[in-house]
Amino acid sequence: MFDPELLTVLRNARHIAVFTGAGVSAESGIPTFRDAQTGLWKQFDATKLASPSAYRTDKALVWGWYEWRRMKVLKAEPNPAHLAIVALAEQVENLTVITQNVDDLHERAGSFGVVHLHGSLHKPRCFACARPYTFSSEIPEEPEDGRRLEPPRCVHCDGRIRPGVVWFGEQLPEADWQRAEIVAHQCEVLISIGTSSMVWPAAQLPKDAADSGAKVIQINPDATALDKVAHFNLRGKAGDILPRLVEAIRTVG
Ligand code: BV8
Ligand code: ZN
Repeated sequence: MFDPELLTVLRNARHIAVFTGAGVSAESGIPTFRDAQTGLWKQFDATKLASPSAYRTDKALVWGWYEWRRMKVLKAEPNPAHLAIVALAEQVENLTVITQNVDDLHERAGSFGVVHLHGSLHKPRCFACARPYTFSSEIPEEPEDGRRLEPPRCVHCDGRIRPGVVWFGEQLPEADWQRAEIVAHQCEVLISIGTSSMVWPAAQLPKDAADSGAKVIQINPDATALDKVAHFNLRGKAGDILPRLVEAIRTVG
């Protein structure tokens, strides 16, 4: 089922970069960014809500959205795609997961050293003094009217708490971005999984890898802007393709 050249490239790689987007969590039941927002969130555009101005305009709406998403993640489980990435890491000398996602499903599947380019739902901080905030109870309360929920206050300065994610218009965390750039230049293979390749500067990474001589493999049911950069385009769901790909690499041809 897989191109023998693809299997050879993966078997010979010493350092594999795995670059993931919302699609890798789709089969865990987490709605992707481009999927129409579901239910109460239907009338909102995610890229508008994920911004400092939206939080300043209506912090209860934005906090309610993030708590709804955090609740979904807490109730979700890693899927076969997350688990196949852990299995792949056991077969190569060096594997780095670089994710745009703000969930912790890679970590809960067993990946470690995950580079989070866009932060995490699980690391809220104060909007005023930036000190970290610790959630009181694991499962958040249900947002009022299913939507709006006043964010808690900072114990240090009484400021309002914000999600620990990178919003549109905000800089990516310096250390994570630098790490990602180094990995993109050092890896022999970069596997891009479940991303529409439309958010910058993250979307630059597969191109940087290709420009540094790496082979780029894309796993996505749909065509994306990366199609013309990738050396191998595997059309389909990550949860279907990845376990079979990792198995095919293991069974020496
Ligand atoms: C910044 C956290 C410097 C929040 C997110 C050029 C250079 C620099 C910046 C820009 C630029 N051009 C434009 C910009 C501005 C902006 C940007 O990129 N805008 C876009 C809309 C054009 N970038 C920024 O603002 C970045 N900051 O550049 O700082 C700066 C500072 C000031 C002023 C100027 C510049 C910050 C971007 C980070 C935004 N935060 N997330 C949150 O989550 O709420 S991004 C958000 O989109 C998520 O992290 C998500 O991961 C990410 C990308 O989306 P995808 O992961 O690709 O998900 P998507 O739904 O799009 O696609 C899912 C894919 O999965 C699909 O292809 C689908 O087919 C596939 N799929 C579905 N099911 C499956 C599947 N695949 C496999 N298996 C399946 N089962
Ligand atoms: Zn504070």
